[in-house]
Amino acid sequence: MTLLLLSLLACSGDKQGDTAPATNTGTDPTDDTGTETTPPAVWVSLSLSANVTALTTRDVATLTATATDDAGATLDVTGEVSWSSSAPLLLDVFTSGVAQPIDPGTATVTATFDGSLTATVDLTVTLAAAQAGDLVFNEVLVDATVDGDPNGDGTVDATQDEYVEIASVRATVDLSGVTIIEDDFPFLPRHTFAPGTVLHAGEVIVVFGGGDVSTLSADNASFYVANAEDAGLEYGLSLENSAETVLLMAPDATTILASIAYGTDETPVVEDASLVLDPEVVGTEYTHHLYAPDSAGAYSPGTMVTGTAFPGPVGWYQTH
Ligand SMILES: [Ca+2]
Ligand SMILES: [Ca+2]
Ligand SMILES: [Ca+2]
Ligand SMILES: [Ca+2]
Repeated sequence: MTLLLLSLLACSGDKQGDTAPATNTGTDPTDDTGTETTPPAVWVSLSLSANVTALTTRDVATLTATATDDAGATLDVTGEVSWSSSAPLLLDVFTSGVAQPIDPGTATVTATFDGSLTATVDLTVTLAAAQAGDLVFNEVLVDATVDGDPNGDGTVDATQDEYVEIASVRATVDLSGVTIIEDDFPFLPRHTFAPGTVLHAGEVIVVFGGGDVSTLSADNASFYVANAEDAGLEYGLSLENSAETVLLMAPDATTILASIAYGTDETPVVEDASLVLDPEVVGTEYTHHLYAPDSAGAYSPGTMVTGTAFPGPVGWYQTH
């Protein structure tokens, strides 16, 4: 009886859903508002404006497209135009009305409306320094006594095969002079990123403790060996196996760009695997790599847990 009642309710709901749109189609002969009989507008021009025309790679520009008809009336048609960029790998419109920069330079955005009306705006992009919250440690392998050879150099080494995999959450940022440090020894960077190091959303940078990473390659990933300033001591990354706080520090030596504290109640250490954000990049909690959804193994330097490549900036902005 209960099932029958539920079925009746479901049918009733469906019927309402089916009939409701008919009153909104504008073809209802009883519609006496008059709005449906107005001849379609004849559009004569289109304009395009941006809230900013000079922006950094951390910013977006908000675009507004306005059409004018033959009577001089204007209408915001931002949601109805089609968009294109003169340099889609530098800047593009992934969400209507939002110009998303990827790299420094100048690009012309074109809006097209009503088939043939077009308008353009030029946007100039400069490279942004990383700020707090821009970056994450997506994956860390702090105890490299794992099966296999994470850095791929043929030598299994508990120091050299340690690594951190760093991702940008939302923007292209400059990593020049950014350091990887352990919280108790900020004066002794485990790695300092070279001038010109840039990380895009949808990409990762992997820094290993040592060894040779030249055999590693993956789309949208870069591989480095730590250049610890006490290289003579061969500390590499020297990530404590049991508990540690690792930081990404801005060149001002004050601003913490990203951090991971492991060996805590929230982030216990794991054996024979890395810790990885779940979900990757955008998550806030770490999980055992082997138990991450669709994991292909115990660790994944330079790829996602599934073993597939990171999407790159265009793929990232198409889905985020
Ligand atoms: Ca270690
Ligand atoms: Ca190795
Ligand atoms: Ca510490
Ligand atoms: Ca990975």
